[in-house]
Amino acid sequence: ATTAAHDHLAQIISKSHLETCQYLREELQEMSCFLQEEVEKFQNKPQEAMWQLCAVKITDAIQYVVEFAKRIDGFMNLCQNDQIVLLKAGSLEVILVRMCRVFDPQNNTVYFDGKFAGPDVFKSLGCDDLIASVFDFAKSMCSLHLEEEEIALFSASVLLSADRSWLRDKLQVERLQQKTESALQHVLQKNHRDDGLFEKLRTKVSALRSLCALHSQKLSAFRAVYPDTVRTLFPPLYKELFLQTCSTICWNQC
Ligand code: 4D8
Repeated sequence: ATTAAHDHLAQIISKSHLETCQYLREELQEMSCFLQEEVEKFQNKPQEAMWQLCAVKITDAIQYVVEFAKRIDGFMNLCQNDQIVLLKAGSLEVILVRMCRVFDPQNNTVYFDGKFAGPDVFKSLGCDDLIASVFDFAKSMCSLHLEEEEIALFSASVLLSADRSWLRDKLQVERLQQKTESALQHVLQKNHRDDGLFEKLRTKVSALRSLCALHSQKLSAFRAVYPDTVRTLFPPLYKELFLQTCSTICWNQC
């Protein structure tokens, strides 16, 4: 494709990203960290209450990712099955990519529920290993110093992964992913990032997959102990995405 085609796609995807990522990086610069007494409030929450809070936050963030997907050229032309397959497999991955925008590597904190939170805030979830891995991932994403346009195109290419199971038209997804990736490479060249960054991003893709697999494992284990909390208090969209159920009802509400 031509330079003009790459620029055009990069522009559309960047615009969609900026319009759907909730916060501008600059806006968060003035935000403070949770005080010790606030941290303790989170730590003293019952495990179920903290899980519910996190499930709600993740679901909110996912709704913005769905909006982002809808605005990507070609996504809405995929059949509904393939749109759902891509969102089911990729929305948490995109959230974890977006997390690096609101992560402060200096003091290892992330913007959560109104302030910057360290890993200790999430203690009552009982998932210290998952939290530590997510924070490590955010830190290493930050060390790549990606620009907003690069984050946008990388998010889109993660979402448009053609190797997801249950896709009906792999070829069509592959074409979209290839276009997005070559636009990303074009942007990296333009930004003088020919330092192997594209290859580094590839290794991030496999890290994302293990993080999401770990999250699903934790959720299944939690549900085994607290089935009623999950059934009655967790957002339907969260369950639809991360538990093996089959209904498209809540997708039609997105
Ligand atoms: O823009 O939507 O406000 C994380 C969640 C981010 C998980 C959210 C979270 C984000 C993952 C809450 C719990 C990343 C932003 C806020 C909420 C992504 C952890 C921290 C969004 C970017 C930062 C800021 C726990 C938003 C990983 C997950 C584990 C469970 C056991 C449920």
